[in-house]
Amino acid sequence: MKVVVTRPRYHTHIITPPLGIGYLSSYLKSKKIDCQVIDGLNLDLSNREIVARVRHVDVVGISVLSYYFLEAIDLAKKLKKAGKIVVIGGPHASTLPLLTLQKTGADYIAIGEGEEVFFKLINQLKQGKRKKDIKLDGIISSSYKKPVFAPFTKNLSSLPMPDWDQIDPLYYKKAPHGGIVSNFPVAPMLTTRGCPYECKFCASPFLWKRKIRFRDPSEVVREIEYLVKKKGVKEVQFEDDNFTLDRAHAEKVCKGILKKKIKVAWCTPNGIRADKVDKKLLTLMKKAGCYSVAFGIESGNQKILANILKHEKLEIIKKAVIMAHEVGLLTQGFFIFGLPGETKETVDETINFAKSMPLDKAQFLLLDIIPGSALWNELKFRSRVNWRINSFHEVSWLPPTIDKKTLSNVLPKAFLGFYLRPKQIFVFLKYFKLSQFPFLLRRVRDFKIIKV
Ligand code: B12
Ligand code: SF4
Repeated sequence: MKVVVTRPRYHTHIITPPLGIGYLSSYLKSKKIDCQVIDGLNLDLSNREIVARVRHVDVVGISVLSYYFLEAIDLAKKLKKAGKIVVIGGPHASTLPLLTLQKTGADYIAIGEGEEVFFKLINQLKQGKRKKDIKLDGIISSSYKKPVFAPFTKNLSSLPMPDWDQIDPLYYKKAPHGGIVSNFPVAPMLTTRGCPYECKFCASPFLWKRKIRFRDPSEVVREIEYLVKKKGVKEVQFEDDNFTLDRAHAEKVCKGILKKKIKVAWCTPNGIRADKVDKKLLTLMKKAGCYSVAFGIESGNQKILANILKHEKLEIIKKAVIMAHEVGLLTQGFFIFGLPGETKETVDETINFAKSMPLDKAQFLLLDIIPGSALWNELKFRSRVNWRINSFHEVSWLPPTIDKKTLSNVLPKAFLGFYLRPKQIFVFLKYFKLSQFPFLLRRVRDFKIIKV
């Protein structure tokens, strides 16, 4: 049985190797299933072109984030027309499985962690089982609509590393996470899955059930070594929900890199919690090749942090940014406008808070109510009226405490206020590579900083 895992092309300024797809492929291959990856986004393929490339294939798995649900619906429909068995998984499918089933017409929707359950499904299909006879936890279909999560893999280190041959960083566009990097090629990596916190805007608590699982640090180091030596990778981006959540884990990864003398730059562009670092750990991280850390700061107003259950104090955040700056790391902060309780005044507090710290970079976003987040349930969203809303760059929900005009104009105000300062321009010029220009232009347009 031949399998393809794919994602459709969609409008974005970030194009990085898709780890979820890479993990699915390597797991299936480890079970002797013929699996090919077609990354429609990186290969710049239309959905028709993807369909043309899977003529020889029995099963097509599509990975979906809510951000490109509409493109996935179109692809699934085209694949069904071409007679393929279509399976959809990923965060969007996991958070809205019944809606995904209904809108895409796919045969099966996978809920939760995919490796083991996808293999079980393929196995049953291989045995000739029909839809009505397939009853697996983590898989729904038109005949079996029990939306429960697939059991989580007990030992993350038992999973093979992603199929790096098929998502080879060397062949990825220069459109990295975070915009500026120390050097290409860049590989994303995960050393953990999940997060025990409960921030209301985030889908992680629902997707990973507030549990964190760790890979064996020596396996992580072995993968970094492989990427550097065999794939020529020059930078690793840890995409964990919280790379430093367990201090001992982060420390072991750093010490492993140092012990093996691996020359690689690395960073944490997905954000870490400011209350999960200290000077000793940051110094060790820097020594082990870390050049940049991003912090999920969210707001400069303590009450808003309480409203979203961030469980963090502004003083601690500031202290962490200062420490990271003092040890010589580039510092980045993520901020969200439009959270519950936002007012004209709190917007200014957030911008001023960002400017009051030694941050080299800041990313200002508008709140998006993500499927899977507590806010999605609280505000009783069932299905977004318009899936085309430009996630995090357009107002998708208006808090009653602020008017739409003020909120809509916040991003240019924050970005220009923050970046039109000499230090920020210097950082940008130091790291920016000319080959990234088209993606930078898209970034500036998407963030509505200026009209281009
Ligand atoms: C790296 C990352 C990115 C990267 C790359 C995304 C990608 N497609 O690979 C970038 C930076 C581009 C990104 C961007 C965004 N992201 Co993001 N991102 C992540 C992050 C941190 C890790 C993703 C990852 O590699 N996970 C690890 C792998 C193993 O998990 P996975 O991809 O989910 O795949 C597993 C299962 O879902 C399943 N599965 C997946 N696909 C399929 C397919 C089939 C057929 C089957 C059977 C199973 C299956 O099996 C896989 C293996 O277990 C996650 C958080 C997280 N911890 O997952 C957020 C996350 C996916 N992002 C999220 C969001 C909201 C965004 C943005 C909208 C945010 C923004 N600021 O604009 C953008 C939009 C996308 C864009 N512009 O491209 C949300 C998605 C919520 C949702 N309902 O869709 C998440 C879950 C964050 C969160 N906690 O809320 N992101
Ligand atoms: S925002 Fe970060 S700390 Fe909060 S729940 Fe999500 S991953 Fe965890």
